[in-house]
Amino acid sequence: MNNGASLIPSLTDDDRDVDGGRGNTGIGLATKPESKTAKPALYKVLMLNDDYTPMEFVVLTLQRFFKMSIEDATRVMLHVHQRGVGVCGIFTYEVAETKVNQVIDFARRHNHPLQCTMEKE
Ligand code: TYC
Repeated sequence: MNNGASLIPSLTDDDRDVDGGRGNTGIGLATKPESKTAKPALYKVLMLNDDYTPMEFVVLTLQRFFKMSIEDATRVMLHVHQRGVGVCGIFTYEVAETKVNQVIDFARRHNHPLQCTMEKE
């Protein structure tokens, strides 16, 4: 923008915050400020297809352990049935591990071969 003989002065290095507000030390801020709360690694919980587990059991499992509505659970179950694998949810490591174990245990107790696994996002 051309201010011409503007009364608005242009910014100089002295005016800009070149050093993250530490005063004009002449040392620019080379890295962005470190975030104090590091984001935890996330893991996808995956449901695997098989030929034997009843569709209704998979829907019930998704509702019970992943708090899905019957509509979402049916959609995910059909996706897994058709594609072989599908995402049930994304969680921190311990939550994902717990859900995988809950699903496998629930399926085993009902004599279904349903399998569940996790993978880093
Ligand atoms: N393929 C199974 C059947 O035809 C249904 C099924 C869907 C099983 C999803 C597992 O994760 C699964 N009865």
